[in-house]
Amino acid sequence: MGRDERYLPDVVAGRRRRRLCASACGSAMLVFFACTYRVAPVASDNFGNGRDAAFDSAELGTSDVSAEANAFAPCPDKMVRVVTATLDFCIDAYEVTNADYAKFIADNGVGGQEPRCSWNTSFVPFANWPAREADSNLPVDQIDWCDAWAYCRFAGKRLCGGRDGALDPKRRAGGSAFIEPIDPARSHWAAACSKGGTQQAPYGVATRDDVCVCSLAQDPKREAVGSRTQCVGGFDGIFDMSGNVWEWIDACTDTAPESASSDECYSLGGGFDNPCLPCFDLNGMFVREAHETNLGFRCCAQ
Ligand SMILES: [Ca+2]
Ligand SMILES: [Ca+2]
Repeated sequence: MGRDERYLPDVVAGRRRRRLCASACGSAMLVFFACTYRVAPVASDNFGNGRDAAFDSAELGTSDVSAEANAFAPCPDKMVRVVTATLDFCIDAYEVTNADYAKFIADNGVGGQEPRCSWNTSFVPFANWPAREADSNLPVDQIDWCDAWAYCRFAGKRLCGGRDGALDPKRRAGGSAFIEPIDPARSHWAAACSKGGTQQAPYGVATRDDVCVCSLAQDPKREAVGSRTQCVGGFDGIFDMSGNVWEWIDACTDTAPESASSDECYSLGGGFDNPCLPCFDLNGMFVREAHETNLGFRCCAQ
């Protein structure tokens, strides 16, 4: 119940998850090996802690954080202002919740779709929907990239992207653009998570296993957003940038419009059933139409 039968579940089920396995080679060069994962029980995902060599400790601390979150910034309610040397924007304090998303569904998805989402005929989550009352503050999951993009538009915001709009992953071309999704100078999400590139994890300079909704604990599951009060940062008031659910960002490969549903889009931060990931992790790549129990999003605004 709750699943939209108008959708094409067989198409989606056949190729839901694709990720990159990132492997660092040398101190300055990135070598990435593309791997394809079949959908497996979430607890058994074989995720390495894929911190990117481009952001090793020698490079941390080089970004100039010109200001901390500003309590008086004109950000909408439940958003935090992030100001760095290169970016100035607002980001949601929390992952979008079931309660938030229910308003979007109740309003029939008013706001419009991204042009490459014409194939997306429903904004209804693929499972776990309608959410139980008790789950109102869990992060919404089982939504595809287009649903996330449209929700942010509905909310008067946009899916977190880059300084000039969407980020350009150019993952097959290599070069500096390759790391845009996690480049704190360009990526809103990465800048917020890493405090402008000055730390590996939102809560500090190195990852920990004891502060966020992550790790491979038994019976892992989503938790109410913001419930882990130590899982905060890179700027004050932003919660769950690491763990709970992966977060779609506006960074997709750009293939032919007729196959836009198969574009691969990045998500960042890891989920409740993954090792606790740093801000600079590129393992979370899904096709645009993918939907997972550990995949959600938050919005940005400028
Ligand atoms: Ca959808
Ligand atoms: Ca998260």
